Amino acid sequence: MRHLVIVLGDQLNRDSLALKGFKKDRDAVWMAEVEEEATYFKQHKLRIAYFFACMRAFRDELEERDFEVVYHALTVDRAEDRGRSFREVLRNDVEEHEPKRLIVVQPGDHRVLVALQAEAESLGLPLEVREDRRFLCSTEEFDAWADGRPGGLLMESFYRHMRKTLDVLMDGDEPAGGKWNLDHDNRESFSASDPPPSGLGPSRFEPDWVTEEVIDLVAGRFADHPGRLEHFTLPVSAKGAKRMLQDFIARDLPKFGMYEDAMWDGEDFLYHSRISAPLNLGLIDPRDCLKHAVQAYEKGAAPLNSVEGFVRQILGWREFVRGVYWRFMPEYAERNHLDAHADLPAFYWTGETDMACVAGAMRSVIDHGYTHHIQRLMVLGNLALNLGVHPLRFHEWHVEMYLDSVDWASLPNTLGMSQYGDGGVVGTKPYCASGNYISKMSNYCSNCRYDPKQSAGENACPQTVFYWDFLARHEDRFRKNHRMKFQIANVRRKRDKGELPATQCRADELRDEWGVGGAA
Ligand code: DLZ
Ligand code: SF4
Repeated sequence: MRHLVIVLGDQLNRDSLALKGFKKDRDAVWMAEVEEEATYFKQHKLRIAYFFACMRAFRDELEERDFEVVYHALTVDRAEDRGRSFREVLRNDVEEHEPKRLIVVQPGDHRVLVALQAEAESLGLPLEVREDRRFLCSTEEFDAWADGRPGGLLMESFYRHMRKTLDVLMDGDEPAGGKWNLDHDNRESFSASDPPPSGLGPSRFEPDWVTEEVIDLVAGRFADHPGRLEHFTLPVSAKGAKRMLQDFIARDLPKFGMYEDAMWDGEDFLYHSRISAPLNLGLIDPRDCLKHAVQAYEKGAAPLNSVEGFVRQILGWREFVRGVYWRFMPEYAERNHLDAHADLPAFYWTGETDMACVAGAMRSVIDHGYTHHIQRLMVLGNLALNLGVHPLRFHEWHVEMYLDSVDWASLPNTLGMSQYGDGGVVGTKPYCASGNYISKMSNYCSNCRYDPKQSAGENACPQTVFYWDFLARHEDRFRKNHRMKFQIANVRRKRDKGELPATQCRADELRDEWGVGGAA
């Protein structure tokens, strides 16, 4: 009985359960580059190129290992497509190859799972959905953990549970070093007298000829998409990705922790690993990330604050958001707790703005399809939150523009954590800050025409203006949240001093100027 094993663009791990039991004399792997995946949100050119280049490298590797691969490569000419979507291309291939069963690992996108299930049903074929072994906590294990917590899901409790269960960075029953969380040590910033050394950043990889072909294809076929293709420096194979991880552990992990939240104009990576894209496509196994980081700590090659911060991202945050995604989808995507309805300003695609922090972060997005987490959360996310952008719009933009943003990862991080659209499932309070935070953590403000301390008038910093406007709009709602106590007390003081009307007037002017429509 012939099986067709579907391998999606973000499922490129060699040890995938999709390939378990594969009979080389009978079965075939099915992979397809399709128009719909690149355009259902109009995706960054580099994102499309990265997915296609990694998919082609994986195809070549499978073929070298004697797997039969039915692979659909797009060309510049749309008339040559065998279909627009997974469903259309799959339908044609089922007619041709006559499989008796379809197999897939649980897709990272609910939309894709539903589409494949619907197509299998209309073809009258069984679809076997297998577990994704790239996650250390299965969806069933997550649900069992979450069911025992009717009061709410705290990432920190989940993280401790995972550390204990998998015995990572543990000293018997206690956390290594005595503390679960060393975030307090991870808030250093750079300054003009102590800037980051130049030349920081992860290892870079030259595109091979297969990648060059993909770059030409994307440049020709998706010419009107956002982003640039000039900086293709990521590894496309597991071998390269492993080297990238090891270089990070040896070179950047020691200082990763202390400068985790710092930003510096023109330095897009600092001590960050940038492994999120190859990790989310399956080129790196999270177990390797944990193993190498913990070994570095045990050898004394990296301090605990760095290693713990990294472990928390991989074992805590990544697993947690994936569990939340599958627990609450599809209803989760429709949440809009703050009733926010504004659009994103055009500069979220072009980077053309006088706001130095936004322009700096957007240049990195346009060049690399990447910014590190503080630029996402506290510069681009913060402005969108305070402006009252629809949380699903923000997620869509994030999927369009970031290489690492597969649906399971993006939705809880953007709609939930960044935009507080889920009303506190992922975060316990909205991540909102004024320009003062950006001023403390970066040098952006010294190169900006705005003043982070001013909240009214032409020179007022828009991050600050919208921060106060946001708090004023939601004062009643946030009064009940004890973690917002100080911020609510501050906005009240500002109201009492009569300072709010000028700020709100400036917020309205900026909203009009940016053409984003109404906020909540
Ligand atoms: C992001 C992306 C793009 C641009 N193109 C493809 C594609 O042509 N074929 C494919 O299998 N996957 C692609 N992806 C990833 C998907 O949009 C989606 O994230 C995954 O299928 C979810 O498992
Ligand atoms: Fe950003 Fe405001 Fe600082 Fe300008 S002044 S860089 S807009 S935070």
